[in-house]
Amino acid sequence: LMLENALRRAIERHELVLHYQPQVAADDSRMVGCEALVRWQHPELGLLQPVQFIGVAEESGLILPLGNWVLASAARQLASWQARGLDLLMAVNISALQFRQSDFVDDVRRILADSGADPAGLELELTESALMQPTPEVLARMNQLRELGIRLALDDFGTGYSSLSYLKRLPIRRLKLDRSFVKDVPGDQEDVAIAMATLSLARDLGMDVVAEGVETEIQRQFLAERGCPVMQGYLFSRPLPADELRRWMDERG
Ligand code: G
Ligand code: G
Ligand code: MN
Ligand code: NA
Repeated sequence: LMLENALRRAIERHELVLHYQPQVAADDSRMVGCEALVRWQHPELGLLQPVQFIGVAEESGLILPLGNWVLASAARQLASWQARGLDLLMAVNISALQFRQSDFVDDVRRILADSGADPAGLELELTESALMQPTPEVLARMNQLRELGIRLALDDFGTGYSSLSYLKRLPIRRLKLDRSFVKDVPGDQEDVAIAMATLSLARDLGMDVVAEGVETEIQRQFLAERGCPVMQGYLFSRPLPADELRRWMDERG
């Protein structure tokens, strides 16, 4: 409860910050977008990671105001890139609870309008658990989001319960291959099989793939040779505050 109250105050006092992890094209390593990841700049405890507060946020419902703050901040950053002529995707994590709110689409529409961002640059990362029951309502909501002009991605792909039969019916543009399957390629034959199956499934369904957690040149080369178009991981950059990301982008030209 102490953490919950502190987090409630933190949202009001603007102690949350976004870090951005670059996503790069496999062929020439140019930056194509980034994932926004929330942190809490605690006045006494320092920078807290999501693992330290997202659980409490989910249980208390604070993930709803937190999630709206994240969306608004990410949309503003996206709008500022677009104003500078940068064609980058901004990926934002959406919790299952957030996605299930009946006014979620209205919130997204309003936040986008307030930011002035072109919706084509925004990607919402949904988890398999948010979509576990692909009811007509879930499908309708996804279609409404797509009609706003934004993109949908399936996060942590392979760790949940996606059935392949409904995957083809959902308006999903991208699968994010979970880093647990990237970690041991090319050495682990089972992870290699899962990574390759994901790439081939995505290709057949007309979806993109992002491989998460790419840490080594060997992983990068292996995945690139097998047609993985986009990668994210410490090999390229850890998640960075906005000013450091700006420098990272400038240094790469
Ligand atoms: O940022 P890390 O680097 O530690 O993120 C850990 C996890 O926290 C991510 O995998 C993601 O699931 C979750 N997370 C990070 N930022 C957000 C956010 O803005 N909203 C939600 N719902 N989850 C987030
Ligand atoms: O939303 P999601 O679970 O996909 O968030 C990505 C998480 O993965 C964040 O916690 C981020 O800090 C972490 N991450 C990003 N790149 C790497 C990496 O190369 N290796 C590891 N171990 N973790 C990473
Ligand atoms: Mn994610
Ligand atoms: Na993920």
